[in-house]
Amino acid sequence: MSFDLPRLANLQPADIERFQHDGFLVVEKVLSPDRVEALRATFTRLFAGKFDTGIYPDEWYWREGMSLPDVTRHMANAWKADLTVARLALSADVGRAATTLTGWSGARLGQDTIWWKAPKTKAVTLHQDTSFLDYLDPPQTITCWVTLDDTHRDVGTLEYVAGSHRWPLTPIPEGFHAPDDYRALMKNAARLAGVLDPQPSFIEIPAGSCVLHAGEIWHGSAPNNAADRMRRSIGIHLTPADVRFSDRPGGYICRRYQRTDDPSLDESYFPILWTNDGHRTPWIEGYCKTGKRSARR
Ligand SMILES: O=C(O)CCC(=O)C(=O)O
Repeated sequence: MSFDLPRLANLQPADIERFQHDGFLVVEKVLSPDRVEALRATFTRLFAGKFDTGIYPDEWYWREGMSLPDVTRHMANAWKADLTVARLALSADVGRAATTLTGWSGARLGQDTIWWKAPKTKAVTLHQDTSFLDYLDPPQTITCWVTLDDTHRDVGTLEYVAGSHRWPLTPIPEGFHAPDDYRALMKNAARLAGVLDPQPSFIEIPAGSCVLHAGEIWHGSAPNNAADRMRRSIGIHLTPADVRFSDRPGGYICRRYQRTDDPSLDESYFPILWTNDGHRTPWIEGYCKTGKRSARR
């Protein structure tokens, strides 16, 4: 079974108002300590190349003994490899929260991203998620960023510039992983938007909490300066259920799954988590239990 996350199933009008105003919404303690522990254990397995399903994630950035030790490790679409990650990333309640906050008719999984900031690792440049979505129509996304450690400023927690989801959209950033000044692009965008002194908000919340953020908001993370503490998280990036592939270039991961002469997204690769009229991709629950993607019982 995918995870039920009741605190996300029941967002209120005040939550929508806060999300629209700031561009992000913090919801604390959505996961039990057991689930946090189970998800942490997947990080070690995944980066050691041990996959429940035998299938590789779509992107695997960082290998033990081969990659630089001081960069942030990440992986895309670990749900295809690991069933514990799948239970979180395919949760109906995540899709429902996304639908409530955006006003979409439903939400599908675009991609999950595993983020592992080991001690003494570098920054992730501030960026806007929507900059990466030229390959979709409409190019829209909302992210549910789930913490697996208590997050503090000194471990490079995520930081947001409240209200920056109303600034103009910028192109895909260069130097995502180890920038000299991880806030430089954001400061430039602020200047162009007429904002003189943009102030980041630092997310300091317990493990097992989440932040839902608009695709257009500027966010990223400082280095993890702690010598002995991890900062692990999972970003679940959702798109509208009825999104299509665009005619514009881009999407080096997701375009692999576009059929010839067909702009629709296949639910085998972009499952629908929730729609207001009751649709949910039928194989999800069986897959979360057995690793088999079949809608047949
Ligand atoms: O965890 C991080 O440092 C980056 C997260 C992020 O950019 C995202 O989930 O969209």
